[in-house]
Amino acid sequence: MFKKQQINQLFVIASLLFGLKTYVIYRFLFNINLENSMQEMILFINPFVTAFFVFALSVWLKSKNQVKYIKVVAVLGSVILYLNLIFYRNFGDFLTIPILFQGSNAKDLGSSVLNLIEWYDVLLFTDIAAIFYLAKPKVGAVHVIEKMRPKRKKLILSLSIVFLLGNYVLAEIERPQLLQRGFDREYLVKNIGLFNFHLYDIVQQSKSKAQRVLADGNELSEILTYIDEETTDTSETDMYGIAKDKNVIFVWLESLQTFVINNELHGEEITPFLNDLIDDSYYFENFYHQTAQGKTSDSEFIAETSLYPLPSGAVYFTHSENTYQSLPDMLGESGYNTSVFHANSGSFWNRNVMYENLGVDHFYDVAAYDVTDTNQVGWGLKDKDFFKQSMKYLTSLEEPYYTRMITLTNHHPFTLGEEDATLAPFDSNSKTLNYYFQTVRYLDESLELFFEELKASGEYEDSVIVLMGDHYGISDFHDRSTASYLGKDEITPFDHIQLQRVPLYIHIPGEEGKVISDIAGQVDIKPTLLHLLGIEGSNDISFGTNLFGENRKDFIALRDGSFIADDVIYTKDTFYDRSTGEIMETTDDLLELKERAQHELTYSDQLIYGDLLRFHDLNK
Ligand code: GP9
Ligand code: MN
Repeated sequence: MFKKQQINQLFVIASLLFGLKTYVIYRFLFNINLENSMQEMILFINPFVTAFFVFALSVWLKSKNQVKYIKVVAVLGSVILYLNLIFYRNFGDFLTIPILFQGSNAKDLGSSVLNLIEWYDVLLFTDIAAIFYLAKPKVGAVHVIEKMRPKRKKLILSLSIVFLLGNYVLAEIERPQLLQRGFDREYLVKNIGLFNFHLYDIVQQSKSKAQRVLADGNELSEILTYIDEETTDTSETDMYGIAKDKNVIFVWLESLQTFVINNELHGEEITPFLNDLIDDSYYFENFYHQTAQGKTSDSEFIAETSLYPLPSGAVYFTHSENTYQSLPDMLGESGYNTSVFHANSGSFWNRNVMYENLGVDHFYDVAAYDVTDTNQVGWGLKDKDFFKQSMKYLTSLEEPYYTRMITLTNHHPFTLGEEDATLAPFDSNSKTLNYYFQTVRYLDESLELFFEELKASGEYEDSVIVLMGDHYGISDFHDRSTASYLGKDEITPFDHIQLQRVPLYIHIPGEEGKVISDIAGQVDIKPTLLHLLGIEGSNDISFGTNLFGENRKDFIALRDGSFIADDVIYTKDTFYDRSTGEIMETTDDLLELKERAQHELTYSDQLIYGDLLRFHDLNK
């Protein structure tokens, strides 16, 4: 039926058929969000590139095994695709190793599996039928496989690798550091495809499993002693229990940095509401974010576990199965009802999995919101609509509740419709910085509206409202423009550290509050809230200390090893005088401080890599 040259190789046909099927599933059966034509293109190329790589390996096999290999790969690949599709229809997410082996998800699926199968699914196996048919000896695609010169084989292999690398380069351009950071399963699948995502997941999981298996808990007692002696401050203060039994509404201020607070643009306040809010809040003007690659998820992790995030990758992805002592868990035990509100897909940063582990009772993700063409911008639902739509859920929460609300509009690239912009952009070479001020203002207005809603609904009186910036919004890349805005010649390493300050407000209705200048960091949140709510136990495992305590730890470590102490800032191998920014001479005391900060980060890493808290009775 086929002439030698025409059909040439079964693996080519298999790649085309299987690639096409995969693309159809990605594009039409999964609900993958495509934001631009580059993403469209990657999604289209990837299935073919991957299929070609895998099927083309067949040319290296003995001729009688080639057809077998192609058949097995096609069937196996189809089964993996189809299982993902069924899982996706129920959970809107892709399969992962932890889900397969220990998640409750798979169990839940059992009963409803039949409902998730559609009649037309059978069409998804037509490529297999075609491959099996073509592989029949009399059809003729087989014997032509037999002889291929080694040169040709090598060419095919090189070609398939080049294609794959090309795909990866495009993916990196579209989403830098995709593999290091993980982001979201949907991003990974969209950029490297489902099969490569599974490989990635297997490598990630095995790496952390290996470290976990090797850990035996012996390191734990040393770490707990350190925490007990160095980071725990059990001194009573008059703030202890001041917010007992109150609700906690904890608002995540996306990308908000302290440098915009009480600052102006074109002679106007950038954040009028937040500026006024300082007057009746505990406002921490030297509060630092401590996040790394996991960005928002890192900030969530730090605040709720009082551990440090990992030096690379997002701990929300890499160690979502660990045992933690988390704020939601501890509050839950004290009778709190815990939740998170965030109008983004539940799988972003692996939140849906991690939240369950951290003891969050309910996650109101994008599915809880009505997102339309007109109420979204940039990353999704606009913050004003987010707060408005959240009110109906918030008011129905059982009290006392602890809830986190994660905003989104003030996110890079800081886009906003004209109708929502109430501040003219800045004028510099950095578009990012120019428009940052606009979305910051929008966030400020959203918060004002939210406070009004809270007051009108009666939630306000019984609640402590905490507002925290999650991480920087303006990276070093924009240093020249940032310097020009701040009226500086340049951004020095010292300035860079000072720019890592993010706002922290603790607003307790009825309390006057005050501006607190002591150094503070995101690790301090958990012990501080426990203190205010009066549920601090002696068993709190935290690298941070209560911000209202008398015996606070004397440094705030950033994830890259930089740190801030009362008189000194250390970064890039240099000590700076904290008040003047002048370079200081290195002394033994300073080196000792540096050691301690470094040590603390290492302890935190050990706890996470070895999953050491599983060896500890957290309730003791
Ligand atoms: C995503 C949102 C932003 O859901 O929280 O994440 P980020 O990019 O800031 O880490
Ligand atoms: Mn963020």
